[in-house]
Amino acid sequence: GSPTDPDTLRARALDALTTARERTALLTTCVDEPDLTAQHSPLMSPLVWDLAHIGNQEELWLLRAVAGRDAMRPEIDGLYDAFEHPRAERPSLPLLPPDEARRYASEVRGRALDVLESTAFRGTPLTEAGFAFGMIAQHEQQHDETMLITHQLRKGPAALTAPDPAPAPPFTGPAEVLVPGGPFTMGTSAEPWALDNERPAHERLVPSFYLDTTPVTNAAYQAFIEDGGYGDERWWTAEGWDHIRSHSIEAPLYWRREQGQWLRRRFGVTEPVPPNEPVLHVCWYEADAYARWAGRRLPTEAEWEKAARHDPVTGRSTRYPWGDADPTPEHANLGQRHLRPAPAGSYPAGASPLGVRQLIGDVWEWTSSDLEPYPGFTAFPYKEYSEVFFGPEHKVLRGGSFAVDPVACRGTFRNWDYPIRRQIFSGFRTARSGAS
Ligand code: AVJ
Ligand code: FE
Repeated sequence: GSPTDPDTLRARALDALTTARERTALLTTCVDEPDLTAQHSPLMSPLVWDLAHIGNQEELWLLRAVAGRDAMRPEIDGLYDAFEHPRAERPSLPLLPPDEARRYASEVRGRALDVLESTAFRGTPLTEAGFAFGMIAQHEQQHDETMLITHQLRKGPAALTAPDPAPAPPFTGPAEVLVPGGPFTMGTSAEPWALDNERPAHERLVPSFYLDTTPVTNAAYQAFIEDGGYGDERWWTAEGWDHIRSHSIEAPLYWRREQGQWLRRRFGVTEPVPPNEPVLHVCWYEADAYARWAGRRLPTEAEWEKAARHDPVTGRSTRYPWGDADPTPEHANLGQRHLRPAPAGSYPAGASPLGVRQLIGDVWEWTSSDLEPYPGFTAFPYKEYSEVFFGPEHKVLRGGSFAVDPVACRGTFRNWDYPIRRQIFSGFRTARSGAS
């Protein structure tokens, strides 16, 4: 059917919701009950909070907002409101125990599928093209990534396993690519499930710049460490320098040095740091300092998106670096298919027209930009998704990681976090300005 006929939209929404729930089930059944209610880190919620929060958001948007139903359990709304209780205090709340949280989420889902069955996919902004269903599938996948972050923080033997990505020799293509100056279309007004902060499409003038062909590797990052990068104030912003000194940060999170060798802990396993892989678990301050040490800088968000979407032949902005087709396993490392990034230079089929690799998947990429609204932004459907986060305290990350599902990843997708965050699946690539 056509991409807008009701049967196609219904099938797509059902598939997105089902895929998300299978992943949620995996992440919440691979550990014992005490592990679901434990606080593995004050940075994160107990897994059982995410589980019931997923159900609660689905109830709020698909049952109450779309279908006009009454609250199933109005007394729990406050517990699962992310703005009422910071993560660190969530373990001490009277949360639904694991079996009840599971039952609640699955009851909500049963009713949401009835709502989906009878939706006309038009008439209201929430149901147009199935937006609310797409938003809720993305929300669940975002919390699945959050839960994967909690799994990585969790001590003890591995609870999750996945096959490794294909090995690859060191990338021998050009280290950087020239993106010619000129306007391009940033953001989207066409992508039906794009979230409010990705809208609307608008023109941006981006002067010429050079961008790394691949994300910065562990080997390159180690050279920064060996060169004394963490001890040299010249490379750091004042806040960054304060932060790494006061927290004794000397390497990416999960790294430790033993007998001259760098090891890392990854989902319960300690292993040598693979030189060929994009660096992971660095904060914005570390990415920014590395770039300065390398005589370069982080790309702006607009530069990143132009490299990822602008087709210099047609002048159009595509949905992904490789064009408009949905991602497949040949294009990008997404969806927790692997529990690590793929070697730098992987996925030639996912390259941009200019040859930039791995813009989508593998590691979230820090940009130099603060999270700001696009011209013409309107909060939809709620201010707490994006609007309350606009401003200089959040930096934008782009492109998604191996932990991001395709439904929550595209060339326009914007993520953000504090510049001190390192437990997220964050890496980066560097840029430099072109000749003017
Ligand atoms: C957009 C990834 C920063 O996980 O905090 C989840 C997404 N918003 N529930 C987050 C989100 C509400 C958000 N990020
Ligand atoms: Fe949420």
